[in-house]
Amino acid sequence: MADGQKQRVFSGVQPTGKLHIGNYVGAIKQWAGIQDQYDTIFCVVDLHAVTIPEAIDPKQFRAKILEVAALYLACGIDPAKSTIFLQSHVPEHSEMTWLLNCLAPLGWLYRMTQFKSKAGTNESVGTGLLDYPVLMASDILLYDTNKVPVGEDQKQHIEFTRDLAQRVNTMFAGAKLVIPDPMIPPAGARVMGLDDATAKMSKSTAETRKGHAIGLLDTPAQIKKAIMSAQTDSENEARFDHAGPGVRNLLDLYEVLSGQDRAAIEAEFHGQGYGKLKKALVEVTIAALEPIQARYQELTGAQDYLGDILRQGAERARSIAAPTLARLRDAMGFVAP
Ligand code: AQP
Repeated sequence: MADGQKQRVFSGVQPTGKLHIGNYVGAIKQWAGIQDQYDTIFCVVDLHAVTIPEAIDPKQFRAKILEVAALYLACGIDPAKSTIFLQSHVPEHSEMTWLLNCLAPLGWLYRMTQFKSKAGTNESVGTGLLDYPVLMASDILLYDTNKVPVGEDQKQHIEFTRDLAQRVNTMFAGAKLVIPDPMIPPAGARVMGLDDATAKMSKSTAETRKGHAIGLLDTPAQIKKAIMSAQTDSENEARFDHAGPGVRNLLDLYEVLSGQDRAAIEAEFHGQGYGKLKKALVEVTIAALEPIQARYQELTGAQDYLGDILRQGAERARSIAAPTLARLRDAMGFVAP
């Protein structure tokens, strides 16, 4: 067990674009709420972000990495309670990935739905995209993680991590990899695109489609525009179990951001026309993002502070990751350096 009696939690976000409200309610907001209860480690998974190399602009990439790190802090991740670091600052992630690559069956990787949807029919897709789940398994297993808070979309990758850890433990008993459990938030686990509620809200889609997402750093005017033009239908149905996908998405977001229960929400909005729900959602969204944006602005003037946090985070991360990697190396029969 990590840190005395506390179980350990590990999670991360890729710096692949502007963080959106789905990343917040499905991930970072949950993280901030569990820092006292668990030994929490939060990483900016920059190595994952290069799995689609066509999307990398080196200058922008560097800025995005630091933006995500600053947003962790702005959203309430407290460096006095949590370890915050950049994945590429801890080389153990890459070495662990090589070892696990050699132990992970290729067939398991081809079955991953995220790979299938991101690769599409593109013949020049990079090996890293296929290998993404192994890097993610390495991230999690290096820290003897007990719980991984993720949105619904990442559940298959946690299953993969569990299966791989069990396989490694069976092949090399001394590895003693800890089998992690997913921690899926009760609400906001899968926020859908505002312009198309059949696909999840995603950073990379938001780069090319206006009106797809609400960015955490969007202005009130941008937030209003995105929500007021969100896809709905021609009904008046604002009950959670009966609403169409677009309206259900708005209801789910309202539930998680307002903190109201479903009965109260349905009583307020059912049969009212969707304009009322949208306006109320604009208000709660702006109110939720205001303090985050204010804190973010403060941090943009404190790059040295952010650099120190990331350096200290990487140091602590390495102090946990290195012994786990050494344990696997030893179990596999490598000679200790
Ligand atoms: N739409 C979503 N609803 C709820 N949770 C979500 N997450 C992502 N999208 C939603 C959660 O945010 C965390 C970080 O995700 P990630 O950056 O590792 O990768 P992702 O899931 O692929 O996120 P995106 O935004 O869709 O990015 P791109 O476009 O780069 O693929 C995870 O915990 C995820 O579950």
